[in-house]
Amino acid sequence: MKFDVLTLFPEMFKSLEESIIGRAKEKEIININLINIRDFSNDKHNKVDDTPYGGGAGMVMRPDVVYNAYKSIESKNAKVIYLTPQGKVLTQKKVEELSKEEHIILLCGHYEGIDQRAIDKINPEEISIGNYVLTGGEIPAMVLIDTVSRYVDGVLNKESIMEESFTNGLLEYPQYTRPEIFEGERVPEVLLSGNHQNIEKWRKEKSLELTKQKRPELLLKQNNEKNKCK
Ligand code: 4GN
Repeated sequence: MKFDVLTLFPEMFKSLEESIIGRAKEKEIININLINIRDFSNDKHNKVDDTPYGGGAGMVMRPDVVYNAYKSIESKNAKVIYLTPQGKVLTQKKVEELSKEEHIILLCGHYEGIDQRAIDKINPEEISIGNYVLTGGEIPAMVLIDTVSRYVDGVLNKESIMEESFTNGLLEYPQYTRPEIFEGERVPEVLLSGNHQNIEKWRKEKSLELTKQKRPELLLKQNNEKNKCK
């Protein structure tokens, strides 16, 4: 899976060098190519933004610079995504679908945003990671890369994907490890029993109980498809 990221702040993506995603990059299971939008400024001062027409606070990213950066990418058969609070909210189902793409281009805005003409010309799919505003699209792009990469073959073992929260529509059951007694609290007896049928049954019950308690809306199918990524 290849990700091309268009950003003014490529250094922010250093956190993807760590842990599971870092290992997937080393193994070349995923490839994250950072494109600095600033490199596509024609201006001698490398200017990438300017004040908004009509007035108002902040700066707007210039359409020519953003579009030149976009055009530098070979984008045949690529899924192009703009991270914005205006997009459909990302769901696990959408993540699973995106993981089947071979090439994803992520456009990150900063400041007050990107000149609308560049967005119209590129015509990306708009995705939001949740109903709140951030200073830029870089953190949402990293969220998307992380969550999509988990579904790419070889990044995780298959079981972790099958068993986890949301994949079956429920929250994950609680996990325990050593020591057997912590601050006087024992690990649930069934997990020490070695009886895998009973363990599976206990975990399913816990999943359902936790979902009812903490996220009851996940059990209402009506709510599940509304206002979300298809
Ligand atoms: C995406 C981008 C939040 C999200 C963003 C989100 C940068 N904030 N909820 N901020 O996924 C102006 C330019 C705002 C892009 C955008």
